[in-house]
Amino acid sequence: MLAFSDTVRGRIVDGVLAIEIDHPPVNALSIDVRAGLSAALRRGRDTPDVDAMVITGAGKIFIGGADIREFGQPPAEPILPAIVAAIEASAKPVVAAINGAALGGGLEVALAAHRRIAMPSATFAAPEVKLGIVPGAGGTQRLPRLIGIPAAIDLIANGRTIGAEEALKLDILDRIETGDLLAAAIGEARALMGKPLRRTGECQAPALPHEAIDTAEKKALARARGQIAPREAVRLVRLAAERPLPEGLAEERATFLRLRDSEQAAALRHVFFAERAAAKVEGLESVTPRDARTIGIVGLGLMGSGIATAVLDAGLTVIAVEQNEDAASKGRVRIEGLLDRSLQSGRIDAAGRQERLSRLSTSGDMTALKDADLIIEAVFDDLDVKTNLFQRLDDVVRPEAILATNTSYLDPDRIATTTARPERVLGLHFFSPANVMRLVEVVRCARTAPDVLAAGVAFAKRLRKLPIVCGVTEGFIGNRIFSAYRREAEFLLEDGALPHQIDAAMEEYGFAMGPFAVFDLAGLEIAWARRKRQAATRDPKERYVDIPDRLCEAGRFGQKTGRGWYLYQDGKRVIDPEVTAMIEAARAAKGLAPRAISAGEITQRLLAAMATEGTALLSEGIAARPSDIDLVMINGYGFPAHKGGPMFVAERMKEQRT
Ligand code: T1G
Repeated sequence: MLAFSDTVRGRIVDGVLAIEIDHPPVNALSIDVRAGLSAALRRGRDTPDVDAMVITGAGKIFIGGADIREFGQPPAEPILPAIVAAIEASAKPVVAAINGAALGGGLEVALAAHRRIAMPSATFAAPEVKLGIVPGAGGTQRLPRLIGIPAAIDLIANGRTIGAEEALKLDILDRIETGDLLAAAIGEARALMGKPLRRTGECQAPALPHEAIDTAEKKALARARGQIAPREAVRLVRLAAERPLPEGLAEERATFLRLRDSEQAAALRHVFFAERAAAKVEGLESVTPRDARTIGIVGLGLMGSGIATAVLDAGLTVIAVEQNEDAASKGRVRIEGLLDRSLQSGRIDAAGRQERLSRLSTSGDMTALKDADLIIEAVFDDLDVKTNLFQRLDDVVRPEAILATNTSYLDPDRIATTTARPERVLGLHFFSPANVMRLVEVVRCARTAPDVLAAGVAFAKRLRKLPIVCGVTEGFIGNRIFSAYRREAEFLLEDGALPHQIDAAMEEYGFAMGPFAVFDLAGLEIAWARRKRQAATRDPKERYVDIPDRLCEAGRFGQKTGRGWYLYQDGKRVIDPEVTAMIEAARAAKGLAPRAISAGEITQRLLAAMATEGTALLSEGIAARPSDIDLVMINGYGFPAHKGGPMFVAERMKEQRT
């Protein structure tokens, strides 16, 4: 055994130096790994007992990319581009034996090899744009030389992950090996000896076909909105067809270094580490989650059918219950409709649809839930309805089964305390459409047992969603902050801004939709009902904007009624002079003189309102850490990920001021 560094070792088999990277958890390309790889390549080059080389990873990952923890520091020698160049230039054949994920710099190492073989479970991605950067070790120049410009734009500018089959079709891979990967790679390396080697950097990337290139570019940029990295990625990939390799590489490196130090990259790195931090829940470190494989769902409206579809997508069994057989079969039709949409978009095939439906049973009889491990209620958001349901569930389900409520605003503790076993109750707050949205707020009630909470977290992860654990408060993390955002947006109306000006400012900032467009989409009546409920206890000294009440009184409930903060004509949103007049009248009634409000003031005030509410949630112990709040707003409310979330923004502004 040869040790090239603490994390890279090798052995010589049949004249082939098999180099193995062993740097758990993800074989990231840290300084030590780079030093080891560099030493190994030198050893392979300089000694006559080696005729060829193989590079592979220990464990389940080939190479997880650059070490993200080193990003805050200046690049240290040896740098990855030099290692990649040495692999490609090697006179002795180098084969990549891809035993798992080849991501970012890992993909770049593989691209430089003279042949690539992989296990069927291997995955490939250039995820750099998700970190606000572009590939920094030749990815934008070598990938298009191997697979063409349109496919390279698709992968690099979207950061899309693909499996081994697709990689083989695209020609990223030369072969999939189902047997002993390392033995096969050593055989391949020997077979290449003495033959002319195919060096990816020497291949030509034709600037064709124009139409496909333009389409790939348009598609990637449409998703990118305010993000810089995807735009730069497209520019660099196009360059691969226009410039010689060294020029392309130099331009790529300069862009990589510039973006690495950008504000967007800092924000996206924060999001990356925030997601890993959120997975660590205090008090659950050594708790085994209760089993949850058969999932009961009560209520098959929009939310329930969306949750059912997400559960079926995750390979679990669903027992769905409605008030009667007729409602149950309507619910089944709704789920079938959602699966049909997946079928049409190519996400699943006909067999996949059929297989999912084979795991679904629907019933109008609650006793069908006796076999469920976890029951999620998604019925009408009313306290009496929900408590009544939970009491009935108590008599039907197994004693260890978990009961989850998908309430948005009600107090789950009040629901829990009416049951026989409050320790098995928790909140699972999904976002609509539940089969698409990634966020799930996992609500820890006063008496939720640790293995029940852990089961909620594990279940959301199984659904490939992002669980954020939070405490009980009206609206949990997301809707509490959203309420503060709504309140400030309404203050802005009274102060002098109009809905479309506020929306434009927030869309310019990076939100997919401004607040008023969102209110119209969601419907104005739920917030109206809440305001009416709160009217009796509202402090008369508290600033209260009654414009939304006037809108609702006029029957303007948003998009579904064709009128809300905007007018909807043929599906298009237009400014309504009637609303402007209502706003002006409301200001006049309070004797408020409107002033011109800049886009900068609008974003600044709305962001500050979110951060202030977030700080309150932290001090009340509802949210565990600021980064959890950022994740909720990014994944549930359209906050632009490349800004890092409201708490991150507030922290950066504080740093800049001091
Ligand atoms: N660097 C440092 N730490 C990393 C890491 C990385 N690249 N990837 C993961 N970790 C840590 C993570 O913080 C966590 O730590 C643990 O590993 C397990 O991660 C030059 C510039 C590989 C698919 O973007 O997608 O290459 O919290 O919980 O679900 O062009 O991690 O336990 O302390 O996510 O099994 C490109 C990002 C870099 C890969 C594994 N690479 N990672 O998923 O485990 S840019 C990426 C992932 C680059 C070049 C450029 C996933 C994974 P802790 P995990 P997982």
